[in-house]
Amino acid sequence: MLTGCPAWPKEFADKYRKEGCWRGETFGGMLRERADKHGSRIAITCEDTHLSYKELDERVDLLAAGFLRLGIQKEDRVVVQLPNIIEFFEVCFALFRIGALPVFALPSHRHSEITYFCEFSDAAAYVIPDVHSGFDYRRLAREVCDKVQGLRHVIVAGDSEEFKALRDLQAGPAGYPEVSPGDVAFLQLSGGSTGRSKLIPRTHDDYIYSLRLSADICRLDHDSVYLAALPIAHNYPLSSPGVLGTLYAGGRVVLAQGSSPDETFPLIERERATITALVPPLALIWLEAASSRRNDFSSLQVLQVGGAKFSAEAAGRVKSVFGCTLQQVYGMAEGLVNYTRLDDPEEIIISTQGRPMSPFDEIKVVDENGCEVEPGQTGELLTRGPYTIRGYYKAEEHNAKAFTADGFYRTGDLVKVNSSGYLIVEGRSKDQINRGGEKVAAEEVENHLLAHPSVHDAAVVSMPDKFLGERTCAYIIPRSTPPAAAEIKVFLRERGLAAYKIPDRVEIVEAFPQTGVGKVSKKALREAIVEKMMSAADARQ
Ligand code: J2J
Repeated sequence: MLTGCPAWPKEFADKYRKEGCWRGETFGGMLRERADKHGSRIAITCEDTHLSYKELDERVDLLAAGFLRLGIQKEDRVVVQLPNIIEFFEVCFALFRIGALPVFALPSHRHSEITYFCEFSDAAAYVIPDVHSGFDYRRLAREVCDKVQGLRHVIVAGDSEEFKALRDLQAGPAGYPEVSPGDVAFLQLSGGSTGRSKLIPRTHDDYIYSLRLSADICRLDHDSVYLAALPIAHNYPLSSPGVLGTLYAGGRVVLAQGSSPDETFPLIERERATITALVPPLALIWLEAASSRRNDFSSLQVLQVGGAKFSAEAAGRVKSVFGCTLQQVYGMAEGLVNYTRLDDPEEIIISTQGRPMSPFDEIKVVDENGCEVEPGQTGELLTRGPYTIRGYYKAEEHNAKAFTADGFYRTGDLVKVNSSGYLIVEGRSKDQINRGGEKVAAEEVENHLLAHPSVHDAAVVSMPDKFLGERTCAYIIPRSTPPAAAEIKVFLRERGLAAYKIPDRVEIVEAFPQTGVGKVSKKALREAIVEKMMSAADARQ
């Protein structure tokens, strides 16, 4: 394993191999096999471009050779910040093939996040689009280059200006370094709870196992058409079963440029999509829009909703509106993924977040003292298994807290397990806000707020929201003159924080409520904001 990545203990690795979970596949090999088997079948559709498995495989070879010629080596990290475009696949598979590691940034990340990913992972290169959704990534790259000395290359899909153009990287046949199934294939991002996102090392073996199970549970085959409406660098649309699970099954990926009904409904109709994945707020928008439009959803077999809790009320409407099966997905980039199964009774599909996908997933629900709760009671979910990491990349101190001594990952989610083994997510013990599927680590935003000259102290908490589930509220104790909310938001934006992390609301207070031991009571702050929202609503009536 790459230095800084905790491996599975030998007895577990042996077991996962013996039980047939890890079958010794690599991503480079997987694509080659699909190309040999499915050759002329279309692997990816993006607008009017259709790329076959064979074409993808050939392009990946040319680019892999190009990366090698550029000096990118096995185990080098490359921050990849690409939207839903074909180049995402070319770049990732080319890096997989030479054993270099993509670090998956999201298109919404800005220089605060990207600078950190590049520095922390000691990245050799950074790959971007030219302009996407009206944002010029080359400008961002310039800011990042000013800060990160070690970054050797910026590679641009499209008009590269002073940087390297992706299209010019292709080179002739090359010998590749040996890539083993147990090698780390890439670094995925955690939602984060203490400060910045942690980097999650996923191996070829463990991730491909999760793809195989996911594709199987979702009954994907080469007739499946997966519509990617969410940003594909995120673990959910990447792998549950997502775009990679679809390619694993020999199906077709259709890349949507946005997730709105205007952009996606005609695509579902035109491309005859069979499955797609949404986060709850988007599912609400789709439900609303579908009832008043006349699109043809007859191809759609499965609509997945996950990333945040989906209300039973909305879940109950999916089948009648879209005429397809709802699948709830409760997963995490660290590993464990739970699905409701396609043939589960409606009651289970509507009111649970599914059950673990592998018989080798181990789960425990524990109280604050780490003791297992009675069956059916709520507690924190701990898990370990063949596709759940044993530790974050270069995070020894944090790993000691985030994992138990015997290797269980502490999810920070409060769940209960019903008598059939299905999980129901009840809340969270980690200091994170789940803004409709987008995760905001309170501490990361607090650290930025503390850099403001008028801020003495800051505490970021969630507030309930009908549409997103939760929004972010920043409580601030000012030094002297209280800053205006707008000023705080501009300040954070200028510090290069992704837009989804900018607090939705800013509250100025003189002091924070405290817990018995004198810590800031976030629970009391959450309650205070709810009370304030309720009295404001009362006053309006
Ligand atoms: C409640 N909370 C949920 C759900 C995730 C598949 C699906 C989602 C993710 C993901 C993923 C939830 N109900 N249905 O990686 O492969 C919250 C939990 C969890 C955290 C993980 C996948 N589905 N969550 O969302 O790493 O708090 O992965 O621990 O971004 O999202 O977030 P993330």
